[in-house]
Amino acid sequence: VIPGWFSEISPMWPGEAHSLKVEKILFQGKSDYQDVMVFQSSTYGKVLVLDGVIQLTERDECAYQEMITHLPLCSIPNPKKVLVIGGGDGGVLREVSRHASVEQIDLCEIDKMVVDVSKQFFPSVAVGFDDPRVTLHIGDGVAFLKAVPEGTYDAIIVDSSDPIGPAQELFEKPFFASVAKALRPGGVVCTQAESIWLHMHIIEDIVANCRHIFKGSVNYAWTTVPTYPSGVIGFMLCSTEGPPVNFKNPINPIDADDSHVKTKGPLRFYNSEIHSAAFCLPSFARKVIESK
Ligand code: AAT
Repeated sequence: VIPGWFSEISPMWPGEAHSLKVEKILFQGKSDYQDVMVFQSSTYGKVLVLDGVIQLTERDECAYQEMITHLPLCSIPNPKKVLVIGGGDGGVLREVSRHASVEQIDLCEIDKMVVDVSKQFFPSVAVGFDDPRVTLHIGDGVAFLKAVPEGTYDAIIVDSSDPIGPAQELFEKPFFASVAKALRPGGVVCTQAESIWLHMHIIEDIVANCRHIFKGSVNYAWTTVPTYPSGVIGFMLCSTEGPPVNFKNPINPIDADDSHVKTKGPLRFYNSEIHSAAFCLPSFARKVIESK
């Protein structure tokens, strides 16, 4: 450990640790679920850390929040009801609320401290909570989904932390089964699905489970986020049986309508070209994912 630097050390990425220079620690707390920390970095703005793992930085959060949201929502016509699991910082809410067709946005975050800390230190992210279509539920996403009536949502976004800690069940087969049940026919899910450089074994399991459960299409996409382990992170995108969804072809582009820019600022990362490109996989990953 280098004095004055934050290093992200975890058994999920043994033998490597990305480091950021710390200007100032702004918040340190312990919630019922995890350690919560915010610091000012020299080169990535403010950083939110849970249990020693970076959740977002001001500089590169757009790459993650825009992609995890617009990959599913731009792939279906007229999304109306959207559920977000995790994402208590509000960044995914900010992105969902750019879609004018959306009428209802539910968010279920396990840890109220994440919401409070985001509102205090990350106003440009927590701005997502200001939208009147949003309802915040504090609780476990697994329990929340079990109680959702069948066929409720057009899209579900699982913005979860890594599978060590409170998010573990969000990577398991029964959770995917309740996601599928909560979606309408031809509804879509997008879940945080780790790194092709570090976690092919986790990705293999997720893909195998999803191929069992989702009778529409099952795809893996990825993006670059410099402050996430290995600098890339992926998403599992699936649809339920019903009207077919071709995720690689964004039929509901957001680029055209820019009325949301006034309150939320412009999109910084997502566009229709990068949407389609996100599904192109390196050969080593494609081989494993397609064989599942
Ligand atoms: N948008 C920032 C990126 C995240 S946040 C993940 C959120 O999921 C956290 O706020 C965490 O408290 C919440 N969470 C964890 N488990 C549950 C659960 N069971 N139910 C509801 N919410 C939960 C993801 C960063 C990815 C990091 C990659 N290394």
